Parts: sequence; C-alpha cells; structure tokens
Amino acid sequence: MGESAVTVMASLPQSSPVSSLSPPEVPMELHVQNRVKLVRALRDHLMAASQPVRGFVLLQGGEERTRYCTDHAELFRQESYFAYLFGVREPGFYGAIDVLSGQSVLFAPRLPAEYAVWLGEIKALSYFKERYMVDMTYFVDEIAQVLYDLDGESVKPLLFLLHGLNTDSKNFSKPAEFKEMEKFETDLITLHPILTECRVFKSKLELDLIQYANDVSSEAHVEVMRRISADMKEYQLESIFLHHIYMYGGCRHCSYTCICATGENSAVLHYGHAAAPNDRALKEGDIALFDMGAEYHFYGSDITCSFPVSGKFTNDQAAIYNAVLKAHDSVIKSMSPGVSWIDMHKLAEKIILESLETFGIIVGDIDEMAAERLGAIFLPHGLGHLLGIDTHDPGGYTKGMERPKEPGLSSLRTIRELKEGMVITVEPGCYFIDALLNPALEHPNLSKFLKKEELDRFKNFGGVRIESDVVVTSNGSRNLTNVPRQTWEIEAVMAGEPWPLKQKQLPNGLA
Ligand SMILES: [Mn+2]
Repeated sequence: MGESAVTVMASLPQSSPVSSLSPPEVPMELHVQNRVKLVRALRDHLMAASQPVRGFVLLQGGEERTRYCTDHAELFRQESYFAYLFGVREPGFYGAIDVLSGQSVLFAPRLPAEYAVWLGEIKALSYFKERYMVDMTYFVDEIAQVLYDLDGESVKPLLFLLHGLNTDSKNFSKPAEFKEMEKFETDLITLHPILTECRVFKSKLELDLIQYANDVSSEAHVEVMRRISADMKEYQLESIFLHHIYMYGGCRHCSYTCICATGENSAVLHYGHAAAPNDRALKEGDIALFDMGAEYHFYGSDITCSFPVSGKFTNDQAAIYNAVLKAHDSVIKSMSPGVSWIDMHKLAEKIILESLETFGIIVGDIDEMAAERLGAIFLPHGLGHLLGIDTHDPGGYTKGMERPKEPGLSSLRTIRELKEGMVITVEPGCYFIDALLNPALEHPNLSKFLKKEELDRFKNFGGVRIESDVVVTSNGSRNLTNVPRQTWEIEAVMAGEPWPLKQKQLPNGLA
C-alpha cells in the first residue's frame, strides 16, 4: 500500500464508520432445533390420531436452474422448507428424518469428476455431515437402500412427503421424487400443515438472524436517505442499498425485488418489476417510497421507508405521512398474544380515515366509511404478513380459515390471532391510485365521502407506506426495524445527522 493511501485512510473521520455491521457466523444448531421441533410435533400428531410413530420425513431440496435453453446457471437459492430443516446452501440434495429415532440423513448429489475443474473441490460426505450437523450422509442414488436399512422391518417403509398449498402464491410445494419410490408407502397429507406451523413460531436463533437482516437493511435504508438527491434515477438508490447490504452485511440475496418508487410510482404497490424497472428520474418535490429488504442465511427482512426527495416534508406530504405513521405506531402498541390481525387492519384503516377526515380530503362519519369499506380505496393491501425464510412466510391461513370477501380485507395474507414468537410485518399505507379513486368518485355509496377538489391536488402524489418487522412477545411486541420514522428524525438524518440521533432532537419551536 502506497503512502498516500495510508494518509487517506488516516484522515477518514473515526467517529462515523461507514457501517457498524459484522456478518455473524450462523450456528447450524438452529436447524438441529428446527428438526427436533418438527419431530416432536409429528409424534404428537401421530399419537393423538392413534397412529403408530414410524416412518421418515423426506424432503427434496432445490435444483439449480439454467436460463431457458442456455447453460447460464442462475444463482441458486435453497427451497425454503428444505432450508428450514437442513440449512443446506448447495443444490441437488435430499434430506430425511427418522420420526421414531429423530436421526437425520442428508443425501448429496454424486458430482462428475469435471465438477472439480469448473466449479471447485468435490466435498466428501463427511464434510456435509459435519457442516450441517446431521447424523448421516449418503449419496442421492442410495436413498431407497439407506431408508430400507434404517427402517429394518416394514414391508413398505412410510414416507411423509411435502405436499400443500401456499396460500399467497396458490402454488403447491413439490413432494420429493426419487428412483424406486414405488417401494415405499407415501403420506402426502400429514407433513405440510405440521411443518408449516413449526415455521410460524420463531426460535431465539431464528430471531437473531431476522434481527441481523433487519440491522443490515435498516442501515442500508439510512444510507439511501442520506445520499438521495433530485438529480438521480430510482435505480441508483436501489444500487446503493444493494451495495451496502452486500459490501458490509454479507447479504448476497434480497428477500424480494427492490421497490424504489418515486413520485406517482409510489402508488404502484409492487413497482420495480421488469416492466417498471426503477428507472424514473427523480424530481425535487417527489415523495420516495423504498421497500427493500436483505436476506441473510435464508432469513429475511421487509422494510419500507417513505420520505421526501428534497429532505423537507411539504404540508401535504407530512399530513399523509403522519396519518400512516400513527396507524403504524398504534398497531405495534396494540399487538400482543390473543389480538386478531383483522382487528389490527381495521384499526390502521380507521386511523388513516380519521386523519384524512381531519386533514379535509374526505368527509363524513368514520364508522359509516368503515362499513362502506372506504378504507380499501386508500389502503388496498393487507396490513402485514408473516415473515421468515420467505418474505410472505407460509401459515397465514390454517385449515378451515377462509379469506374475507370484503375489499381490502380480502388482501390480508393472514387473519390469525397473534401468538408469541410470530414475526409479522406492520405496513400500513395510504395511496392515491387513479384506478381505485376514479371508480370510487362515481360510486353511489363512496363518492359522498370524497372531496374531489381536494383529492385533485393529490393526483400525482403517489403514496406512503411505512413498514417494520415486529415479533410478538409474551406480553406485547418488539420492533426489529430501526430506521428514522418521525418526520423530524428523517429530516435530521437526511441533513447528515448520525442515526440513531446523538441526542433527542425536537422539532423547531419545541426545544
Ligand atoms: Mn411486506
């Protein structure tokens, strides 16, 4: 290193490092615990149903995929149920758990010799046994023989395979398939709901990872706030976020595609997809809505920050923002075991409607508005969803639970009662979406609430969303997200103050 480089490094301010992050070593004990939890739940279920405690859970891990017909291998990310039980980052594995003994087996793909030339060392089975803390490792082509030997006595050993509906995507998980599967008895019904229910309640070690993903993402969101300016394009803010989570947080994956919306785009709920690729040029008066979350060792985060591109809230922006913030804070304060998530959604909606009424852009009786479902015009999505290895973690609807039919409520990804250990996003929003407002202005039951002249001012406003990740505790809740939320906190951080703020700063005139 040349002398000049040393001088430059020495002159960097010591008090404000670029990042305070340090990617943690992940204890594979986490997945051992997940397996123990599943085995207990399965045994309890079998005994309660007076069925013999026997058989194997068998899961097939994800396969590497190539881009269409080419040999371009897409970066592999493990299938989520397999990741939950085994923590394996490589493609092509199977995993089994003996329900009676609790013993676990990983089956590795037998790799061709040329793998070593193109893709690196072919690891020995003992490497995987040690790394993933399983009891045994074999090759995939040995599954049938190994499971027969472990079973020892059955004519047809029993396999619990994963088959069930994902209530968000409406897709089904794919049950394991392997050679000589016809020699086994298979059960496609039992495993999915039990394993899904295990995933709903997070262990201490899982919470540590979700907290870390939140720490990384929170810091990156603050970095984006600091560096935004009106001469940028949306994707440059996405780039700053991605750089920060990877460079300092060691996060190669995001939980989902970044939504970097400004101006009118902030009313497009899932902006940022291939047809709307975060490519708008910013303008000084825009509101920015950035919904971005890092993933670390499969566990994710899902955070939205909304703030003015200029660094100073206008009156209109502050009014809408504070309406949403009040809903966000009230929900988090009200959360505890036993609370219904539908009630939380209705609470958020009510607070937003009250604020809009006070601000003078809607008029009428709040209860009447609620009965007519006016809230769904401004908040068309659900208040939040379970979060874990998947951004929309499974388990939002258990068997027999029906999706509500009413506008807005029908978008809820869960309607469950909160319980300790659930991690759920709290993400109220308020948007001015032409596709909803125009029909509402024509609607006999809704138009009477809407003050058209006032709403016209918000034509290209876009929207505001505030999203935090919250864990339900024994007597309340804990917010895992740590970003500036008050308007004055946001303005201070955008003006260059460190986050968290050094001293509690009060808005002008209140000091
Ligand atoms: Mn979300």
